[in-house]
Amino acid sequence: MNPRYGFETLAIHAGQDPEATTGAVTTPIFQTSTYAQEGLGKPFQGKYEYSRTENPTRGALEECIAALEGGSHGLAFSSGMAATANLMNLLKAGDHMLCGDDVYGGTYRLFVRVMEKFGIQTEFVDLSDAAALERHRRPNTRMLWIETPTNPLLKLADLEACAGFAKRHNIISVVDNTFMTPYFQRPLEYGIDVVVHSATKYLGGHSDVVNGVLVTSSKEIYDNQKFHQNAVGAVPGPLDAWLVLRGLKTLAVRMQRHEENARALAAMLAEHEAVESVYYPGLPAHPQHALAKKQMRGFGGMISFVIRGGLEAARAFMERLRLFTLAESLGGVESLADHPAIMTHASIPAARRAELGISDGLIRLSVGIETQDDLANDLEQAFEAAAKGLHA
Ligand code: P1T
Repeated sequence: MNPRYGFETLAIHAGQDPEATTGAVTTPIFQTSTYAQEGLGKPFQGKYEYSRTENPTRGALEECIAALEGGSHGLAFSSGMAATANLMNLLKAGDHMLCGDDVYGGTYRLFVRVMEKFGIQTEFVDLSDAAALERHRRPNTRMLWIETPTNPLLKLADLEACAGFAKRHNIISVVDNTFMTPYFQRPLEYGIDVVVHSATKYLGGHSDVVNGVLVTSSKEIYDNQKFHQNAVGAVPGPLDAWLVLRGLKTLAVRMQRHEENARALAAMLAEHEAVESVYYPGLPAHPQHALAKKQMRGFGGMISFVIRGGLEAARAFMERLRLFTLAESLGGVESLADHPAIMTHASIPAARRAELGISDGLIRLSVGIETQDDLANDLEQAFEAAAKGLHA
């Protein structure tokens, strides 16, 4: 596939030539665990032996996501966490990892409660101050883990500064690009070594699949990760890979609409009397708005805000939403509302959440692609109903 094709073309065609034996235009779901061998010790086409190792539907997804991120190699996994865990195989006991202080709760849980048992220590630092990295680096620091913008506080890390730091010290840099997708942000172009996604979110886009992917242009990292993908075995089934592949075809148009809706709702929330503060990188008041404009092509569909009145107000508001569904996850066509402290980030200790600003009044919205006015009206009616309910 010509890498100079535009994003939308690559999303629809990369890795997805018509199928060789029938001409099927849509990549088939190769629902098979194994392949007839051409002779003893001769895998089919020198490649297909067993589906944990290779599957053509998964292979198409891997090629497509690599093209979209502008990398040379992609790999797909059974979930975002499986992709994250696979990357831990680049480390060994005694290694030290630097990680942004605001990350998805499951990522925090993996690093603290699982990896520490294997002798890998993680230190959480505020990546909005890239200069702080030098102070936290140790001789055994081997990986820098970045979410930008972060989940749930939408803080940014300077990709160029982080990649420069990592390169100077021979540290592997990883960006979890779940929130922005390659449509809005392509970290490899800034010198980042690996991009990882929960493809459960925008890449799949329809809240119907759990999946993870990673992309790199380093042959060394790819070989390590490909080996561990097969050795550890957290691969997606062909149907799941196919669902993500189908989702990717419309990623560009969905991201445009997610963003359009989110910009309007963020502006509305910023003016609302029931709202204490809004976190959205597209707002000029966001402390890193300039950096967002520099390294992102758009600001995405995720908004967090603090409602006045703490937990009681948050509960009243969230339980009165009609169109926004009270649910974990994000990135689907439908709008969702999440309470990080009780839901997605509950595995972060309360004291730590308080330090970070994940307060009981914090609400995270995944803005879907429904009619914008309907979404705005839903928020407004929930604010009004909650205020009445609270003061009744
Ligand atoms: O759920 P899974 O596909 O395993 O992906 C984990 C993951 C990794 N990285 C980020 C930035 C994420 O947001 C997630 C999953 N997040 C949610 C389920 C959530 O509601 O935030």
